[in-house]
Amino acid sequence: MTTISGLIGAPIVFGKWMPKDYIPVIFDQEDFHAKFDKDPGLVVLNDKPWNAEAQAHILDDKVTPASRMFVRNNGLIPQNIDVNEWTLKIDGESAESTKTYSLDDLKKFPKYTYQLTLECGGNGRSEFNPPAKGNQWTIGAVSCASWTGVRLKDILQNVGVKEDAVYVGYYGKDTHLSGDPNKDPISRGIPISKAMMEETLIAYQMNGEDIPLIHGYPLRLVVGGWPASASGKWIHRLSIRNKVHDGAKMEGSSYRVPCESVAPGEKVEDENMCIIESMPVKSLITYPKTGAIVKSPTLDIRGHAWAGEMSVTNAHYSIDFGATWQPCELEKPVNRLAWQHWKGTVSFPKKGYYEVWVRATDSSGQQQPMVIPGWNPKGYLNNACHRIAVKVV
Ligand SMILES: Nc1nc2c(c(=O)[nH]1)N[C@H]1C(S)=C(S)[C@@H](COP(=O)(O)O)O[C@H]1N2
Ligand SMILES: [Mo]
Repeated sequence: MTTISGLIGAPIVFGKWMPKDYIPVIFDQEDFHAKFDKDPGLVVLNDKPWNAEAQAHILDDKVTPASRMFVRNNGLIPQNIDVNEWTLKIDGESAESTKTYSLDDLKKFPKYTYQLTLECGGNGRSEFNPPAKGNQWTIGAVSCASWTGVRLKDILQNVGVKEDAVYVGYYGKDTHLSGDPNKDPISRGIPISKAMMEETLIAYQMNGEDIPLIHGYPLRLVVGGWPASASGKWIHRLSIRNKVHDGAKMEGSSYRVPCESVAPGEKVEDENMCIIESMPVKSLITYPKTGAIVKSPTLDIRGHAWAGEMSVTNAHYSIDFGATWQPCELEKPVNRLAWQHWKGTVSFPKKGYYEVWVRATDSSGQQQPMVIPGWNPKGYLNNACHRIAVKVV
């Protein structure tokens, strides 16, 4: 008891009632923000495993800093990483050979840098009704950082890809929550066509520095525009498969939605669920923060918009609950699969309460819906318009 008090730094006043072998809660709460160097504007949703999302206003930067990037973990973060020992093995039924690369070997291949939008497939899940199980993401499970590394296709070609290749699956070094070393927390992948795209990277840097541990140090896949679950962290093995990869969380309803739309709450058989590929068009208002009090009849607003595998062709705002829409100014993406920045100046007709809504349109003409789109059992792909509250005083 006295040793525990010592560790806590204070006497345990009712310590005589504390059960034997009891672990005081204080030892069970780690300070996420201090531990992972995160902005206080990141909201923790879960601690085992760590999951945290950004509030919209902290995503105002054009390139998301590490401190403001959401965190999604399915298992436990690997410990004691030795980069000198780290290797990436490429194998699989459709690999011409099996090769193992050290980080130095990988760095000898041409190096590329792209800004890539990563959005969790479940971003927006909290709004579905009936509710879907899983992290109750609101709007902040999205980021667009600058990633540097080698093209996945250069490595695949170095190994040799057989004609029957269908998929590339990843394996990370994180551990399953059960602690069972034979179970993977997640092992997803992408079709060979996406793997061969120029922007699909095996990254060893983020924003010009080593990738932070929690985001996949020292090596991660970065697959822009697709559910971020495809972007395997801490990767040590990639498998070139002659069928759709069958790793953990590839099957059943994980990262799948009904192939045909269903009524809310309807039971959907696994065979009627399709794997999510490109993410839908979406946007965020990153300035001002919702709840802003404005003392002038005009207000500058800004944010980002993205459209999965496509680009965004325009963005509009509405201050009358979607009755009328005004165009925003929209920048072109710095590269394919990077989010785009929009801005506008709102004129309020008089003092009072307003909501500002923003709606992006993708290059195929699809617009964000104003209300929650197609219900699905796991609550994926909610791309409804983001709204903020503004009081003009
Ligand atoms: N090895 C590994 N890779 C992973 C995950 C994981 O749990 N383990 N989570 C995936 C999911 S579901 C998402 S949304 C993104 C989150 O990336 P971030 O934490 O860097 O923002 O990583 C993906 N890659
Ligand atoms: Mo995710």
